[in-house]
Amino acid sequence: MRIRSAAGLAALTLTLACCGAFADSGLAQVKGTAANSPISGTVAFKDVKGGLRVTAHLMGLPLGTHGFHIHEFGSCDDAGRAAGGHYNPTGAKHGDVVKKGLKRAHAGDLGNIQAGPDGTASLEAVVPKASLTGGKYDVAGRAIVVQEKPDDFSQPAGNAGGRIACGVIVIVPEVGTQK
Ligand SMILES: [Cu+2]
Repeated sequence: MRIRSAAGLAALTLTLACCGAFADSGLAQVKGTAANSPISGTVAFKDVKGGLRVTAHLMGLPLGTHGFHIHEFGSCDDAGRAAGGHYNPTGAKHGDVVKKGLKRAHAGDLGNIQAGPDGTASLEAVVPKASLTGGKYDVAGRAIVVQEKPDDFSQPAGNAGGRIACGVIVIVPEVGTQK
């Protein structure tokens, strides 16, 4: 039994090791934090030249502007509070990382996402110098959070109210690149 368990563990380790090089795409399935929330959608993460591209497609949101941030921990428990604060590996103040960079914003500070009258919202942005895995500013295993109100870029975290939706960022192997 011990041997079988060890073999199983070794096989698992090999599987992870084998596909790490191809696992260059990340995905968060976003869901509303409230019971019966209509909010859903996806946020994709991809390493690109210069940083990490974030592509969001959400639906079921209340009309208007919503704070949109990568948070430190990969849990959406406790109505999203378990995700912790904005991901801030550089010890910077809150800001807009897309426009101002890592020295003048938290790495997770994507700013806002705009929902139209039909409740849909899309966003594409690049977080400078960030990566999905393996770098100093990696986001896999963290969480993306949508907030109730706009991020007004005030300190310490943009005054954006409650956490209305959340998703954990997981690695998905690239289809077609595995041999
Ligand atoms: Cu922040």
